[in-house]
Amino acid sequence: MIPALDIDPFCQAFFDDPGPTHAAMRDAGPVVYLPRYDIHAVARYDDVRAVLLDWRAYASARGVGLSDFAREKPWRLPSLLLETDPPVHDRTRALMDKVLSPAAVRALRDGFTRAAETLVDDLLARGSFDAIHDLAEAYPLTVFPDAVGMPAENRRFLLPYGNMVFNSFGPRNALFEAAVADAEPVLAWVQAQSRREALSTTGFGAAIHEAAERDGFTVAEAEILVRSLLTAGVDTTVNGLGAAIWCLARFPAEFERLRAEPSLARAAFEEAVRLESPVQTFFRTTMRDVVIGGETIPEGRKVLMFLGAANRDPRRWEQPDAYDITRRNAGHVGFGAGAHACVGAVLARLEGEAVLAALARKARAITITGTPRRRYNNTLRALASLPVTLLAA
Ligand code: HEM
Ligand code: OVM
Repeated sequence: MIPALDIDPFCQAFFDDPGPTHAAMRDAGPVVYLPRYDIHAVARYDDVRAVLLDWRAYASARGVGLSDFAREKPWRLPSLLLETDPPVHDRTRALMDKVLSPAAVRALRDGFTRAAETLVDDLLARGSFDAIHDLAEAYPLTVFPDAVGMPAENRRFLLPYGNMVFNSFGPRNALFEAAVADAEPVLAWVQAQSRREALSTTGFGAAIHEAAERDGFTVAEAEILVRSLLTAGVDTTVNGLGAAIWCLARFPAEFERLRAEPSLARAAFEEAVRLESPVQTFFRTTMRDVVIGGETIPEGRKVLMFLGAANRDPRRWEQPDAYDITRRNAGHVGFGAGAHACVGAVLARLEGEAVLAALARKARAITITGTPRRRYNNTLRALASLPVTLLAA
């Protein structure tokens, strides 16, 4: 018997405090059934990881949201990375791995570091500000579109677009409808930014178009690949940085350790991604009968992977709820794992490292001065507002 749980992982009460429900799902068994959405779900580390790694049994090409592309027409042209399986995925992924190679990202290092230092200097001069709007959003919205080769205007349009796409992986609830209404005015803009003519000749966008032409992809396919960057490249790092600042403010002893050793900045960012898991969930679709913990799930079923629950599974992590910047957190699934493991992780980590190193070197304390407000999203764990005061070192 697969335990059935009467929970809604796409409602505000859950988003406000997912911990107890995550624990209930993990404790109920290796796999649970959620009748509300007629889906199965895994929340234990070992099972989430096993599903992530088994792309033959657990497909992405039928959508990584609640909607099964074999039954419902996708609401936008499917991603050629996220929403494909091998062998189709191999070609696009190889292209993207080349474009976002460690060497290509390394070339951005000095610029990203300087941008972080300038921003933190400005914020120190102000003293009090909103760590989400003024730091976690402001930083990626400068460095990322620069790296892609986008023009300076309208970059904030990327936020409602990403917010909509990450909401679209959940049910068609009020959150999704509101996000669609919010993003509707920027849809044409995002599509236009994916075109070769809109992108400077030096950024990741142009590199995708060049590589795509060389590798025999159509122009339309190249544009969908650029769209992946514009979709997945901003809201994710905004919430990764937001999570990291929120952690450092709530765990001042860890901020002290970081200040004493700024070279821990990269590790401090990684641990925030484990603990807060900015991307909380993705689905797969079973391609045949699968067995999880001795229980059989038939073909054609949606399986929801709770990355955030896996990253706090006490079966895997000691003191799972503690933010510990020197914890050995390799193997966390905040960036996924296996064939679809985040292709932008090197870039995300560079952003995280640059911002946290600047804070470590320049600030003495990060104090929360108002009530943090959540931004509700069907997939992202996000803050809308985090009022803070930053004291200079
Ligand atoms: C894939 C998380 C930053 C682009 C993924 C996946 C996760 C994830 C969990 C796996 C999806 C799956 O298994 O179905 C994150 C987090 C980030 C981040 C937490 C920041 C802290 C970025 C950035 C970019 C990006 C900066 C773009 C430069 C992508 C793309 C995929 C992906 C295109 C699909 C890869 C594929 O299917 O082969 N990300 N990501 N991500 N990510 Fe990220
Ligand atoms: C894409 C895409 C969209 C949303 C998320 C993502 C986390 C990728 O269009 O490829 O990865």
